Amino acid sequence: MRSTSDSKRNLIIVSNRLPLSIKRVDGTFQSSLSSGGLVTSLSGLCKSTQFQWFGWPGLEVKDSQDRADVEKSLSEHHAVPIFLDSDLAHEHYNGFSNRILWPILHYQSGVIFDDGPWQAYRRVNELFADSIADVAETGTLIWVHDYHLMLLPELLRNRLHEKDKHCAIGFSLHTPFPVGDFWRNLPVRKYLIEGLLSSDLIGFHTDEYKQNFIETCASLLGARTEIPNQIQYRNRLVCTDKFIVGIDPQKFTDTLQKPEVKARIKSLEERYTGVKVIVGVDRLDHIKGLTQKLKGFDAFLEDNPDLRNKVVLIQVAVPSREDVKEYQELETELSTIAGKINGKYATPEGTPLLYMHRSVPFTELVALYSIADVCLLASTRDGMNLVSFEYVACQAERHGVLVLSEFAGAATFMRDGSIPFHPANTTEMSESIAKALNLDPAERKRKYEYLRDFVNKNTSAKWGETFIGRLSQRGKRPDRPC
Ligand code: GDG
Repeated sequence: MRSTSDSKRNLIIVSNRLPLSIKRVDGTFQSSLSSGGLVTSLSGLCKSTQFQWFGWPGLEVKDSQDRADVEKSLSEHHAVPIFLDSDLAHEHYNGFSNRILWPILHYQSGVIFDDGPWQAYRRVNELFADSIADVAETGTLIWVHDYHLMLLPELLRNRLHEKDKHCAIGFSLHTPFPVGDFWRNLPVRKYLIEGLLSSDLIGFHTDEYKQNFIETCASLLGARTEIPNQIQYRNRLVCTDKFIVGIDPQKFTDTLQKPEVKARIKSLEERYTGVKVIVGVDRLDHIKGLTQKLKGFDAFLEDNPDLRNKVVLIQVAVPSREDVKEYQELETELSTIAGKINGKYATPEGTPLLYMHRSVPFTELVALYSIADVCLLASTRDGMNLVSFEYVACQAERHGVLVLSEFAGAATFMRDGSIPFHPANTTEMSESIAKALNLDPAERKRKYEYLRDFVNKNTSAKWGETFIGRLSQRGKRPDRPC
């Protein structure tokens, strides 16, 4: 969150969690950068733009001296904590955001609405609005991120209005936005949409998500939407658009040049001599289609007996939302399936599946991407999926093949450079893996170059700068057509 240029711009980024993990070590608080899609996408922006990042620090801090210490530690990273007590944070984050809203945004059925978590969601959004309205000044650009804070634009706009402050508010959704009929499953959907419609600019990963949102605004609220990308509601004009989020590819190519990473790559290549490596890196989440992926890999081994012992799937399943029962159940299910696959196909020569239920250091991640002949991603729904970008950034030499679920937002842009498949179609997944492993070098090169150009063109820095540029324009001329 440090600046190199454009330090005059007054920008506030808001997300539920700060991108830093705070720990108390020997009586003092220390902060370190955490990982995840949002952190990855915004870290590229730090190179060019200064901003303050507001969010929950991830732990309860009651004592006022401790709060001051946390504030001081975070201020070194230009981060500002919004303190919440544990129960409220839990109900907001796990209770409503992750157990109710997240599944609906990703087309998962069977979600049971509960008023308690919804009230916590509202309360947390109010607390965020209070904190930010206090510090924002007229002219500040406020960029709110993700589904945990969908009420914030409206709450913030009201508070700013009371204080006679004028700020442009932008919102970026990192998940899909479902079609209106599915969105109806959420009884409080109207409040969330109205919350968002106090933004000046709303960004989505793909045109499909944007269009679903616009159509919901028209059908649910009677908003006027005849002009493309514009929503007229309650005498306000809201602009929407697709903004392609990306990564910082140079961070990956630089890391590949580090001597310790080169050494690690060499040792992994030796370890897997004569074996094709398939890599998967996913948060342990239902939307990442890990169950489907393991079943597809099982089918591939069944269908291709001659390739057993010649192919290994290295699957990193990063622990996620471990307080939520459904995620604990998913972990148990995955461990069971992984055990069965190895039980069925392992020989004294090796096991076909390396299932790692933990996070790995960044340098190890880069080494794994680099040695893999194939990257297999089976999301059942996924806003974008940045792992697909990262794999491409590490494949300049090998020209590995991306086998990508058609339900990842990234597939919208990467179709021609990847092998797309339907994650529920086990046969198709098995055939896609085989096709990827057998693709001739010329076709691999063509696909790789297509993806490389896309990843290099659509960096996270470009994403952030484009969004902020548009938001800044909206701030100057809020009534002007988009
Ligand atoms: C959300 C949306 C959207 C993963 N394991 C390790 C690790 N990671 C890093 C990856 C990547 C990031 O986490 C995951 O990003 P994704 O985009 O794949 O997925 P989500 O976390 O679900 O992100 C998603 C994104 O927001 C941005 O808008 O694309 O659709 O769901 O950067 O590298 N990093 C390290 N060790 C790991 O073990 N160091």
